[in-house]
Amino acid sequence: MGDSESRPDSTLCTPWRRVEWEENQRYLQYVKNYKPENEAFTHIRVLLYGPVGVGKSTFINSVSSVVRGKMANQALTSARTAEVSFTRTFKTYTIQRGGKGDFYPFVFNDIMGLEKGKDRGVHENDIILALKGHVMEGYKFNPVSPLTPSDHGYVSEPSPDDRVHVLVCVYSANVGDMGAGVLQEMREIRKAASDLGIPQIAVLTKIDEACGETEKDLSNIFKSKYVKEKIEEFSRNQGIPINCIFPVKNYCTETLLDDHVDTLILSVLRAIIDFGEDFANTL
Ligand SMILES: Nc1nc2c(ncn2[C@@H]2O[C@H](COP(=O)(O)OP(=O)(O)OP(=O)(O)O)[C@@H](O)[C@H]2O)c(=O)[nH]1
Ligand SMILES: [Mg+2]
Repeated sequence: MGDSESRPDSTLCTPWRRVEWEENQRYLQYVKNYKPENEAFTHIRVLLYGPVGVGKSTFINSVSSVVRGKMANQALTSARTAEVSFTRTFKTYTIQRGGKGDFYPFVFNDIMGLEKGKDRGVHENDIILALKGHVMEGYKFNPVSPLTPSDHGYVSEPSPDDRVHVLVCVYSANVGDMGAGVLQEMREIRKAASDLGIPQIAVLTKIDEACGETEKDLSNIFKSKYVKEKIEEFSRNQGIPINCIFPVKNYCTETLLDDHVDTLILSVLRAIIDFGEDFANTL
């Protein structure tokens, strides 16, 4: 995998999605007020998966920055896009809300990326175990040997909080060809989540790098022909509905928060909370 060499088409078209750029405060309040209705849960668990280096860890940092109103750098990210995944441990990221011990009721797991070539990325079976809550906190994924019930890292009786409530597939707008193998693996993981009834969302990152007009002005995002096509193509390939695919620009080079970046991140976060809440209420 690698970033595409020639920049894609930056042509703008008529807006293809409506977005409420001025509603950040309302959205933020919604997130801040959220509490799972089902008392068996303390949080919604969100599992992020997708190819190496697409911005999974950076997305968690971006969510944290938006809800806390200040730049966060909690989930370690790699400074350059590596072929070999940087995130290897199954770690839960929580976001602090108030004082010590007060966290938002949504948590993220950012698992080792899918990689080209066999025996390199996280094993598909391990992702399925994670969906069901069987992977212990701190478990270090081993690409050549998936987790088994006799291993120390295996949780035999997961609690409702251990289970995954929303699966988020992350992919990058700045990658030409994802590779048939990676796409196939992603479809299989999605299928496994569907079989468990777990709702799914996709996040398209790096829209700034992929479209010049969007890079200049993020509010052009929903007029970008290229981004629209990237979403339609992925929807066809993976079977994820178009309205469940959200383009974002992550916080990576900024030192200050930006309203447009916040709007896009809050749109995904709101969908994550709504989908997760609905699913948790069925359990
Ligand atoms: N321009 C731009 N860069 C981004 C964006 N999101 C992530 N990046 C950069 O992409 C690189 C990889 O990001 P990570 O968050 O480490 O990617 P990852 O998916 O967690 O990677 P693995 O853990 O290795 O699988 C970093 O240098 C980020 O700064 C984005 O929306 N726009
Ligand atoms: Mg990562």
